[in-house]
This record gives sequence, structure tokens and C-alpha cells, in this order.
Amino acid sequence: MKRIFSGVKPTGHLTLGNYIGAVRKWVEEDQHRADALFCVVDLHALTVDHDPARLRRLSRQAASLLLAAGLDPERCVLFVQSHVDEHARLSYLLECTATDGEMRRMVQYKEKAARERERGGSVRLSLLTYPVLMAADILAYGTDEVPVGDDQTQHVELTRDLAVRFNQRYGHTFTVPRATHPAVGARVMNLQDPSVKMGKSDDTGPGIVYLLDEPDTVRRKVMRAVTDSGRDVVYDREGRPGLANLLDVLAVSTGAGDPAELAAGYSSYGALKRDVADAVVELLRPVRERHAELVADPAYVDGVLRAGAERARALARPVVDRAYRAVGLVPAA
Ligand code: AQP
Repeated sequence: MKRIFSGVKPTGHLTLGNYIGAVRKWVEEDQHRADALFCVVDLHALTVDHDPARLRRLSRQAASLLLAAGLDPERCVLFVQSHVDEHARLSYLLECTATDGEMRRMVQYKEKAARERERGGSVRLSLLTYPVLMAADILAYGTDEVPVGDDQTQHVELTRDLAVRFNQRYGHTFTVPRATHPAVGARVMNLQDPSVKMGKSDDTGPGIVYLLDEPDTVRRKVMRAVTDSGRDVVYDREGRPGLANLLDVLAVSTGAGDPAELAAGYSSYGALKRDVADAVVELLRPVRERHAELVADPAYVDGVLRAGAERARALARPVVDRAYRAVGLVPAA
């Protein structure tokens, strides 16, 4: 059976982008067809300025939302990254495999470092090395597939390069994984600025639909989405990105398939936006309702995470021990 690994960073509240680009596929496909692990990657949230109490809250909330969205602890392993030491252990060996030039070429690093500098802050070293820790997350489990949104493709490519290089230097140790993406919606764009992805750590609130937004808030955000000055409804990702984004969201939310075909059914932006708003509200409703139940039962969520960490540790330890031996480190007696 294939091994799948993916994760979500608790840097903000989960968004519609996270759901459509990643989580929904984990729930509906991945956990049923593979030996799947899903992780709240909390160590990655330390790469930018953060508030400890908020991080704790967001990590718990992310785990509850993944369960609310339909991850089933009987079918997959759900855990928190910092509960499994093997991630950090392996990350160091991979830092000794990667080069600094390789890290500085990462697009997300360049964008986020520029953002930090614009805010007058300093760039944490971990922001540069974050893709190495992500490679460790993936390689520690002998992962075959990494289901992610488009924005993570370059990091998964780096993970592949590091696995191949390590294997060539020290003998076969790691499975070389590949990224998988949903057919539509691999990159949901910000509703106020369709040139950037809907990212949970961005500050442009009205352009981001959060999974826990009330229906009225969802409707308001969708109705105010930036489109363009045209009048006809056509699907053109390059020329009409705002409109294309709404059509993508409608296609995945309703399961209607081809966004270009959907466009043909509309003659006004207003009608399209109303249908998008209705579809997103209905898509998120069961997640919000189940999340409210889980908030009332924190012991259940903690129990799932405890059991998940135990299972994850048992899978990762032999792989990471093998890597330690392969590079020539003396095993502890
Ligand atoms: N807008 C998106 N469209 C499609 N997929 C997306 N993902 C994220 N945003 C979109 C996918 O969701 C998974 C978890 O994402 P993450 O937690 O690693 O990153 P994020 O939501 O992008 O979080 P941040 O903190 O807001 O990160 P940045 O600052 O990078 O934008 C991933 O599979 C991701 O591809």
C-alpha cells in the first residue's frame, strides 16, 4: 500500500484554500486509498514572528478542524509534528545534505523574507531551512506521495533532490516521494487580490474565507470579491484571474466539474457570486458544525493526537535510525 504524508501549518486559521487545495482530497480520497499520515506542523510556525499562546490555540484548532473535515483516526494517523522528535533529528542530517544556494532559491523563502524585511523585522534562520524540515517530515515516513496545493511543489521537488543525493552518497535509505494535486483548485486565490494565493498568514482579511467564518461573513466576502471590468462570464485564468478563481471555487464546491463549462451558464457576475457564496456556505457548513461538537470534547482530540504521535513515532524511528547509521554516526549502545 502507498504511504502518504501531508501537513498543515498552524500559522493562522485554516482557509478555504487549505480545504480545497489539500484537506478535502485527504478526507475524500487519500485516507481511503493509502496508508496516510497527516500532521499539524507546528515547528514550521516558529519560522516567523509568533505568539506562543496563539500558536497553542491554533495548533489545537487545526487538529480539530482536520477531524471536523472528516479525517478518521481509524483510517489515518493524525498527529502534531513537535510530538515526534524524529522530524528534528532527521532535519539536521538533511541540512548536512542540502546547500545554502539551494535554500536561497526557494520562492517562498524569498517572498516571506522580503515580507519580514518590509515589516522591519529580521529573518529567522529557520525560515531559510524550513524546506529541509519539511523534507524530513516527508522522508521520515518512507512517503510515496505528498498531496499538497500548487504552492508546495518546489518544496517537494527539493525533498526529492535531497532523498536522491542522500541515497547516492550513503546507500539507499529514503523512498523518493512525489507531489500530487487536486484536479481543480490546487491554487485558490485571494478574493481581493487574485494575483496572490489565499494564504492563512496574510493580513488581507476580506480576501480570505476561513473555514470557521459564519455564513453571512462568507457571503459578504464572496459578493465583494474583485473581478474585473468585463461583463461577460468566461473562464480565462490569465486574462480574468478573479473570475476564473470564482469559477474554480464553484466547480469544486458543487462537484460540477469543468469551470469553463460552468461559465457558459452565467450572464452576470452577480448571479455567479451568489451561487459561489451559496456553494461555499454549504461546503463549509458540516465542517463548522462538527468543529463545534469537537470543541466541546477536547479530551477526545487530545486522545487522537496522543495515539497518532505514538503510531507516527513507531514508523519514523527505524527510518531515521537507519539514516543516522548510514552517515557514519555511532549507534547508542
Ligand atoms: N490558496 C491555496 N490554494 C490551494 N491550496 C492551498 N494550500 C494553502 N493555501 C492554498 C495548501 O494547504 C496545505 C496546507 O497549507 P500550509 O498550512 O502549509 O500553508 P498555508 O495555508 O499557505 O499557510 P500560510 O501560513 O499562509 O503559508 P504561506 O505564508 O505560505 O501562505 C498545503 O498543501 C498547501 O499547499
